[in-house]
Amino acid sequence: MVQRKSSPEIPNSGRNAIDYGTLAYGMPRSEAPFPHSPHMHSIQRLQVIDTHTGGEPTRVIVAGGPDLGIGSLAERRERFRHEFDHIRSAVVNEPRGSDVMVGAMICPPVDPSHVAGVIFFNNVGMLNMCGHGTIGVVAALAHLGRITEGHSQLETPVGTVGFEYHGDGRVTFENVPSYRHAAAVTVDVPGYGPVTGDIAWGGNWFYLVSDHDQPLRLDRVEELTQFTWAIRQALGNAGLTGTDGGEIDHIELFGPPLDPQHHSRNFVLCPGKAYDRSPCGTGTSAKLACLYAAGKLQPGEIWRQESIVGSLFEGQVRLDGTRVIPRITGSAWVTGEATLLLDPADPFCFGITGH
Ligand code: PYC
Repeated sequence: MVQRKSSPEIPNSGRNAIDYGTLAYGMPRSEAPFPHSPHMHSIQRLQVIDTHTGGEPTRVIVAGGPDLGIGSLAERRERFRHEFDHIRSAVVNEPRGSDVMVGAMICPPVDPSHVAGVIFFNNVGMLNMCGHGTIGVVAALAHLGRITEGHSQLETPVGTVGFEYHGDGRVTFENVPSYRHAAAVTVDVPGYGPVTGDIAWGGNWFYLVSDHDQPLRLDRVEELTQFTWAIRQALGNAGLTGTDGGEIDHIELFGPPLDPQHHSRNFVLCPGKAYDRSPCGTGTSAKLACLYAAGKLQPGEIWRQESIVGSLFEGQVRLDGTRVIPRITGSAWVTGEATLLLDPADPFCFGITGH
């Protein structure tokens, strides 16, 4: 039997106070009444904070989310995947969200030296880690008054992510160890021909392509999406994976930056076919690991990664023995505080899916 543990309360304080009453993360599914609804008994309410990081949204569930019990974050993520996929879809998919939306469920950490645990998800399933989402979660925790400036850490399904909150939404996070798994892997992409790229782990699995003839411009997202989607399918058909068969579900193209002060511009295709508006925290981590492995980036050297919409992450690596630890800096803004109402009588209560 799954053991349940009571959830610590998130203090509401100062100018950022929100009257959430018994606000708690991971609190048991609430069936709170909604005064004007004829379906009072069955409406579920989830309290969320919306943020964006370099244009990429993160919806952070701070109360009313599914009760995932205790266990490691990886175990709780599996419980979320198998028992509460309808809640994932309700939170991020239309009509409440969109394909672009990434969700983050705040949970009590296993190790109390962490400020919180977090499970990331998107329009099609669970994510291992999310860099822009980490920056968004930190901004949301600061907004709630749960953290102040300084160092803290989050627990994720793939390990501890340390962060520094600089104030005003600016965050530096230290990602999980990242590495290049395979260099210069060529795959034949139907309609395009052979494409060569590196396979790397940055908290998710990436295929990184610099050698291509696609201009990386915002008015070309349709073409870029088609190209990267074709690459992803070709990798799958060729049986190419990360370590232990990890699916390569993020494809990243690199090109010259628009701003000469930056080092590179990217286009990142996410697992659910949306493109990342931010430079992608896990994708930038994978890039840094590849640059380091190729001898093109030294520890402490700054890499400025521009996204397809022109937003920026600054990255560098440090070494922990032989492990490469990416450090990424970016900013997030809080865009909303809301209570989502999940009324099972609504035919699209759990999102529009299947397209
Ligand atoms: O920033 O790591 C990231 C990310 C992954 C998917 C979307 N954003």
